[in-house]
Amino acid sequence: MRGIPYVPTSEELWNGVVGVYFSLQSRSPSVEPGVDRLRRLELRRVREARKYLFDALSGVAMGMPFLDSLHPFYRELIELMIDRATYKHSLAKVGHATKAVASIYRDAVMAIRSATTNMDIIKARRNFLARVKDLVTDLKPELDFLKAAAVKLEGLPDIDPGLFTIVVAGMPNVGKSSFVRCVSSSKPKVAEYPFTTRELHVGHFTVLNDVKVQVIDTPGLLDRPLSERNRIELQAILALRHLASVIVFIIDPTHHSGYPLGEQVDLLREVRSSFNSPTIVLINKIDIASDTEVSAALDNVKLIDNSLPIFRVSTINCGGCRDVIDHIVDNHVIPRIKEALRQRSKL
Ligand SMILES: Nc1nc2c(ncn2[C@@H]2O[C@H](COP(=O)(O)OP(=O)(O)O)[C@@H](O)[C@H]2O)c(=O)[nH]1
Ligand SMILES: [Mg+2]
Repeated sequence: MRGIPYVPTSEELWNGVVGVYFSLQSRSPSVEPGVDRLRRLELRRVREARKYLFDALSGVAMGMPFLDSLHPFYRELIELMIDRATYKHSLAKVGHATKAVASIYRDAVMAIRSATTNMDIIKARRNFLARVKDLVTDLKPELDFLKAAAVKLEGLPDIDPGLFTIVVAGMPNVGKSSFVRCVSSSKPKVAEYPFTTRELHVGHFTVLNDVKVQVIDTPGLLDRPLSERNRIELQAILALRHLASVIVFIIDPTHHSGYPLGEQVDLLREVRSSFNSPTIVLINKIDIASDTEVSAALDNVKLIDNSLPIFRVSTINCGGCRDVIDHIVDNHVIPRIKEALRQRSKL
């Protein structure tokens, strides 16, 4: 996931404040009486220290994603990794601290302005720094939590949930990667998927001049029975249902993939019942499949649902893939654009 802000530790913040504070020195030649000179210096120092702290804290409070406004795909993945209540509490506390900084600063400015001796000014400085130190020390558990959370968020796959998305499923070796390669306009990118050693392979292509479509291959995820998954893996897979505008399910009717037709069809049934997205079935490897193998696959798929769109393809040379994309564009991409336009004109 992109755009996750840097989260400083409590110690870093404190060191930062002290660094900013004491790096500032008097600029004016010393014609002023000592107390005014020191007053001006300290006012600059508290102002800069306040600015540093405010920027650092509000960068975290405003920069970390708000769970409620995230796309459900990301929200579900995040809630698998971090505790929602602690996350919200931590962000709220850091946000609140930015207000406390303002008040500590105001008090310091008042004390420095009304000071009559150097000693009073130094006391005001000590008081300011002590309060800042208490504040950042008090934030330690929250900053530690948010720092760990930021690392996890950065590790989330970098995909655009706003794009029309084709999720590719099917048993291993049926031709999923080949399909994604056939339809992608550039080499698919690999994104790490949390909690598993799995990856998402994300390709893109453009239709209708400038509509970007995303195609995601899920090696090791949507390629074996969901019943074999542990809870976390299952939820990570199911988060994909928020992304999938359509599912392309690939079947290898030959014995080459090593998975019997029956198992492949069982997986198709499972994927259909777990995902609400429209499914399109590809019977692949027709360059080597016999007529009997192809008809057996067709019959089995039709038994599941007679109305499923089925395409015969050969992803090894991309044969038939164009028809699949045309079908998706005509039946799913264009209607979605029309619907979006309709929604917009209602506003
Ligand atoms: N004969 C033939 N082999 C294919 C076809 N599509 C894929 N393959 C082969 O099947 C194997 C698995 O393909 P791959 O795309 O990696 O499948 P995945 O595991 O589902 O991603 C590879 O050796 C491909 O060359 C096809 O249309 N015809
Ligand atoms: Mg593959």
